[in-house]
Amino acid sequence: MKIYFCCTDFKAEPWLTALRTALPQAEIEVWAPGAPPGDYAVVWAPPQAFLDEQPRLKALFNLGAGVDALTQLKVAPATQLVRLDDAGMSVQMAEYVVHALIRHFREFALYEQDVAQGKWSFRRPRLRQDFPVGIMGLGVLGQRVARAVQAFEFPVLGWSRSAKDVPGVRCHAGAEQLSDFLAETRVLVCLLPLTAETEGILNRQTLAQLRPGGYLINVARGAHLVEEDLIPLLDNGHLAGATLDVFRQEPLPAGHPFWRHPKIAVTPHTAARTLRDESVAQIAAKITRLEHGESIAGIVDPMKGY
Ligand code: NDP
Ligand code: OXD
Repeated sequence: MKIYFCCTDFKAEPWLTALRTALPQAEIEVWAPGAPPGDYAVVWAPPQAFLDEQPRLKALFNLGAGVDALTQLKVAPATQLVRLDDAGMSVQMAEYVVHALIRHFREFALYEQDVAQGKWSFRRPRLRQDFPVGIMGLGVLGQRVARAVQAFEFPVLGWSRSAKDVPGVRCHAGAEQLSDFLAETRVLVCLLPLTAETEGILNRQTLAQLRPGGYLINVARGAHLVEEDLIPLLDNGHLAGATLDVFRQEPLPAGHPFWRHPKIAVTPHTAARTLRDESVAQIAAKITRLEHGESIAGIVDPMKGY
């Protein structure tokens, strides 16, 4: 069995070592143009030339949960796209979102400013029932985040494509229930995949439907947000702030207004990192199952795009 590694932004050597240890029977190499046909590939944002040269791959294992970089490419119909299914990301995502939520709710940024000026001052406690948290995307990551937010006793709402029944979450589904979901939400968390349907979903019209003093946490993809719509809503006070981990252009360009806006907290696409050991274990187990003709989780539906 031949497996190619074709990942921009990843250092190949440690991945090759881990993959070879997990799949000792396989021949595992970094792909180079002109290489012979392979059976599987481990990829992150591969070039189209790789896919054009490798039309007989049985599956492409994406080194991330979001497959938007792959769905933009032309992939042979017989090749299945497989995304990472948690692999240690959901607990990181829960940490990130809970941190952003509590930092905002408890006004810790303002306390830090006071303390920096030597001020010992208190703010009035706020009520968590006034801060319902709405999670867009109730998949692997969204449901883990919902559990973490529930542990701090915030009201939790969710929105997904298909109807869901998640304990303790007021679930909404489909375009027809989006407005009700937004109108009840104060802290909006985006955990949607980036598809033709979800691109630009965080815009002037949708964000304006949040409860006054709304707060945005975008941890999905930069292209979910219409970036130029955010700042007017922050400046006119409808939104109290935003924590953004993802951007239309990454790295966020120097001079972009998000860097310096006082109500925006920026992180460099780090909310949930791909973990090597967990990812390799998951990919190796899935390849073994596929080789035995068994089903696996995390196969991307080409019609839905995620
Ligand atoms: P899943 O595929 O498990 O979940 C996606 C969820 O979004 C599902 O609940 C799905 O609904 C819902 N959804 C998709 N399309 C629509 C739509 N048009 N309308 C309403 N709901 C929709 O994905 P994950 O939870 O694993 O990951 C989510 C995203 O998080 C990734 O695609 C990636 O972009 C991002 N991510 C970001 C990271 C970071 O570090 N910032 C790290 C990892 C991931 P349904 O359940 O009905 O199918
Ligand atoms: C992912 C990511 O999709 O890192 O896994 O953003």
